[in-house]
Amino acid sequence: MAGDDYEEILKYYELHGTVGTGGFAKVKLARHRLTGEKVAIKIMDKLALQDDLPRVKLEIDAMKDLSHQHICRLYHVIETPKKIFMVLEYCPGGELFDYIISKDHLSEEEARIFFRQIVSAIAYVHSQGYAHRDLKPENLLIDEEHNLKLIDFGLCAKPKRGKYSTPKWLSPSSTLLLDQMLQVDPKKRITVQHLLSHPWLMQGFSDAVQWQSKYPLGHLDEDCVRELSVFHQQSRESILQLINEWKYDHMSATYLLLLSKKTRGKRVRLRFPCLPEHASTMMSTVLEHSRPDAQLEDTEFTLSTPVTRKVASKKHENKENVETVSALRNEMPFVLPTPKTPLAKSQIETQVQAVPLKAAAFKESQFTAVTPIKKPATPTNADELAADEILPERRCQSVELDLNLAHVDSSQKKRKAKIFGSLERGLDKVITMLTPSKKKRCTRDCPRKLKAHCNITTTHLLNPDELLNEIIIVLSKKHVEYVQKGYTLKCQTRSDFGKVTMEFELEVCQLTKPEAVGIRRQRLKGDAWVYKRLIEDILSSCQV
Ligand code: 3I7
Repeated sequence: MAGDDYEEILKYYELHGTVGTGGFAKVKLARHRLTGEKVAIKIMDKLALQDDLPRVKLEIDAMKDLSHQHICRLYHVIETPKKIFMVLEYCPGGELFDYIISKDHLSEEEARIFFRQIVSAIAYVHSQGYAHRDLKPENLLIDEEHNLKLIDFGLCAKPKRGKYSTPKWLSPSSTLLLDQMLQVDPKKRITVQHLLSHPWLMQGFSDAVQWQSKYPLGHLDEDCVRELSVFHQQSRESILQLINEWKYDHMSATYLLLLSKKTRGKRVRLRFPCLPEHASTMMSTVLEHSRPDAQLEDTEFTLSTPVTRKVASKKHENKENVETVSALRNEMPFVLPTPKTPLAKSQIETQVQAVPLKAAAFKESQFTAVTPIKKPATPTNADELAADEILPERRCQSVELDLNLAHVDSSQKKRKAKIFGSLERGLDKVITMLTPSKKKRCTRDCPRKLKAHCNITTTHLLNPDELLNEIIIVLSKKHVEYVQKGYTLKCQTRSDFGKVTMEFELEVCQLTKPEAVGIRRQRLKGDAWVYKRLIEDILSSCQV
């Protein structure tokens, strides 16, 4: 990072992982320091942009003029000598493109809901005198509420938009609609106005698509204005004046992010920024008394739960707690059993991995997996596994011991009880998930035969067991918890508070055409961007 260019953005935002890279741009997830809200930041290199710089300026101008429920909101623009930063609304569901791929194809009902949103956005864009001209599923993101948001304005594309074939599963009415929209001659093409009440979009709906903005520019929210005026100790009028300038500076960003918080039913509250330690402590004390409810959520962007990672703490809890939790984690190495593959038929097939199987080892350990042991697969029989199972009473003892840490002084006890309460809840979930079920035994002793599909990665490996072992080792290295059922690994990641942040499945399968061993993947829960990165990371680490 070139220090000077990032100085300004880092004042206001905490930068996290990269979720996309284009020619001269990259997009990073970030957190707005004052509101704690997640955002996406598009970072462009001015030097590399060269002739494309006017296009970026056009994109920024367009986005400043557009405020609509299905358009990714621009919050803040920062320009430095070398970079342009566009702070944008966060859409955890990722690209519509990936979503469609993950489902193979959408049902007409779901396609209709999405399509109504796209038509709504486009009608609004046109009403404002703009044309997007690069409409594609990669440029439609899915937000927290599973609604679409249009991105990437200012990219000029010459309409060719020509010949096409219609998938066989489409109904005649949707085929007709496509035909009306894909006319090359603009005079023959259906207008957006007609689309709003087209029969295909009206099936199951009584109203035409509502394209008018629910968030018109110009109206200011009183609660957000009040919070800003209290925070900055300035009159309501001067805050109104500053917001109304719409400079897309920190004031615009803070107002819009507060508004977004309010829309999602959260409290309209600002946090105090990071200050030198003594000042911060004073501020925290003031805050603790004035707003005991204002908290930082424990949702994070991070991919896994590394032992060394810091824990998101409540804003008025001091550093001490963060260190205590990290230290405890560091002191509690996780004993990992030898990866087992379903080689032997006699072997119990619902296996628990990345968990301590021995009670003695368990006493010392908590949630996260650490060092994987790369060993050849060892067949294990059901008796052996049963003998190694963790007895419920041992589990309770272990938790109790930890909860009653003798060295905790009384002022810390309350806070630690909260942390351990959360750890305990997390532990309960882990135990429930990881306790091998005696009833459900999978009888599968060979991988499923599947046809090649976009959710399946083909590998050069020939032996499915070898591949399964490889994946298990990588999962353990990346601190991903998993439960093995035959050739399927049910995986999950957690935040430091034990909250499950992501769930997905990996399955080693036998591909028929072409004949190969593959990995099927499916996201079940969690941020699509983080999932995409983690999967890419796992697959490349498996050297498939
Ligand atoms: N195909 C999209 C990749 C990710 O890109 C974005 C993600 C978010 C917001 C904006 C973009 C974007 O504009 N990307 C881009 C466009 C043109 C060239 C290069 C990059 C996003 C992520 N979460 N929430 C919003």
